[in-house]
Amino acid sequence: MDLKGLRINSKRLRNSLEEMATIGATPNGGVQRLALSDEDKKARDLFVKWLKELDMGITIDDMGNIFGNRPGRNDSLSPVMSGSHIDSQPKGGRFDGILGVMGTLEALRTLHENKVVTERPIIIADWTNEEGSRFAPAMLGSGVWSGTLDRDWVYDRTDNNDKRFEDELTRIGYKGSEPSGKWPVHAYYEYHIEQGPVLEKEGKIIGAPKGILCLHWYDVYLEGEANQVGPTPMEGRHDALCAAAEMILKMNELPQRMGGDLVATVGEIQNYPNSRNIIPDKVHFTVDIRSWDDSHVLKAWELLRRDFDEIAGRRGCPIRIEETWQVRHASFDERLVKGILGIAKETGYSSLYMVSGAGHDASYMNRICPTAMIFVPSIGGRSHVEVENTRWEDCEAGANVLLQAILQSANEK
Ligand code: HGY
Ligand code: MN
Ligand code: MN
Repeated sequence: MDLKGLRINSKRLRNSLEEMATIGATPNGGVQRLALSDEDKKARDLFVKWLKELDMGITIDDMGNIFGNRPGRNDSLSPVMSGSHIDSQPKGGRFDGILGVMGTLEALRTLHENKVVTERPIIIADWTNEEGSRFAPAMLGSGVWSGTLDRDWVYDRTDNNDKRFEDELTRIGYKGSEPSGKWPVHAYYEYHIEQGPVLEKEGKIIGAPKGILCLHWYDVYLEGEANQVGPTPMEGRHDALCAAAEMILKMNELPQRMGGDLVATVGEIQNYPNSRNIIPDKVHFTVDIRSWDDSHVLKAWELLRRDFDEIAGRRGCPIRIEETWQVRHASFDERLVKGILGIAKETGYSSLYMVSGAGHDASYMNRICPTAMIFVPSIGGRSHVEVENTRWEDCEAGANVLLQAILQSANEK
């Protein structure tokens, strides 16, 4: 059989994506499938059911990572892996993460129905808690599997309702018995929407990122002094929310001050007691800073940290900072990235060598084995929103390139 001519079944891929999009569907066409939620469980159950239909061996490890194993001709060889994540952002999109899991599933369905036997085994992965929205930081499942994060530290992470990661994992029935830990991998591919405007602007279909920016997450806690808003003079207030507001504007000026590709965002804030006629006395907010250059981010943070200390001192609002998460930038395997660009050309899709501003489990996989990603355009460059969208023909194109990339690597001796 001419394996190079093999193509996925785009209708079946679309049906799987549309069925998954009904799980946690939100009113404006998005999904909410927060990690370890009931919706995450439902989608996991459906994914496991579909894996069983392909007679795949299934492993669920004690981080809830789900692996489907497709044997090869020579199972003593290390496997090719491909996957992404099923969890979503709150009011997130129908493609982020799930496209990579369904794209890999569709590739395996295509191999199965064509009775293709590859030299190497192939493993499909659903990584737990990639988003880091409910349980911070992100990529906890692949973080423990790759040996980067400590399991017990992750187990004790709590969400904003003080629910523990481990308890929620147990509650949804996905705390597997298999200890989460890496094994040798021949190559890892992750198929994902770009989540930015570049492919659409350049009019290209397939993106082949050279790698992923470094990501630094910080949590900032401010203490003020609560009081009645009416009788308390402005002079001498210790208003934690005004201190936070000044800090957030300082953060927003940072990329301008630092130059380069730096991006910095405050995405989450809690204000206490959050009553309109009480001066706020407690504020927590998050800081996300990214760049290709790790030292650039560290310099930026040092600058910002000094600004924060000055503002906290001047306003009499003591500050506490947690350096929650740092993932260094990931440079993908040149050979695999070139392979993807070559496959795009052979399969007749335009392509672009680029960089990923979004974090992915591929960052951690890149520490274990040769890794590369395949991007397809996000309409309007939008993601992490209910209007997140990608053309079906682009979903098909990306899945075809993924199929050929998996075949290429899985038939390497
Ligand atoms: O933060 C990110 O880029 C990813 O969505 N976890
Ligand atoms: Mn994602
Ligand atoms: Mn995401």
